[in-house]
Amino acid sequence: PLKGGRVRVNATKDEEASAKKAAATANAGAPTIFDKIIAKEIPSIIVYEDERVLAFRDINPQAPVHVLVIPKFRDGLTELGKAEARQRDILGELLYAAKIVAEKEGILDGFRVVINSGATACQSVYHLHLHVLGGRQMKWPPG
Ligand code: TR5
Repeated sequence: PLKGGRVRVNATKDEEASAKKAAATANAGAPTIFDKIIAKEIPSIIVYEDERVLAFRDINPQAPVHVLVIPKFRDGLTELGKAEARQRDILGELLYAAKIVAEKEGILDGFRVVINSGATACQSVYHLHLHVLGGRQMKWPPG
């Protein structure tokens, strides 16, 4: 029983360690300006909102329509390149919210969705976000 007990204690420690690791992953990344926008501590022009997603106008628009779509719970999702399989549902919700935004903004005939992932792609805010751009003729390739 003693040996069994020790094994059980060790297993519990392993479980604790993995729970701590999971919690650290969930909170990974420093808070960003988007946390304050979600908390409505900083004003933004909201275009669409549901329980898990927020869409608001970009402060420095690159097209007549430029809306950012973000998850309200970052859950470690600082950038697309760090996404995990468990986050597939929210990734799909964000993409569908981009379509709702395009519809609301009257640009369903043509719009662009951009995700900058990582410094090489010029990501500047480390809270995953989709850019929804439209209202003008877009060019290809992007810069
Ligand atoms: O460069 P990435 O892809 O990371 O995109 C970040 C986007 O956040 C840029 O297009 C910025 O213009 C936008 N941004 C940054 C701030 C901000 C914002 N959009 C709305 N409101 C904002 N506030 C209040 N503060 C910002 N620093």
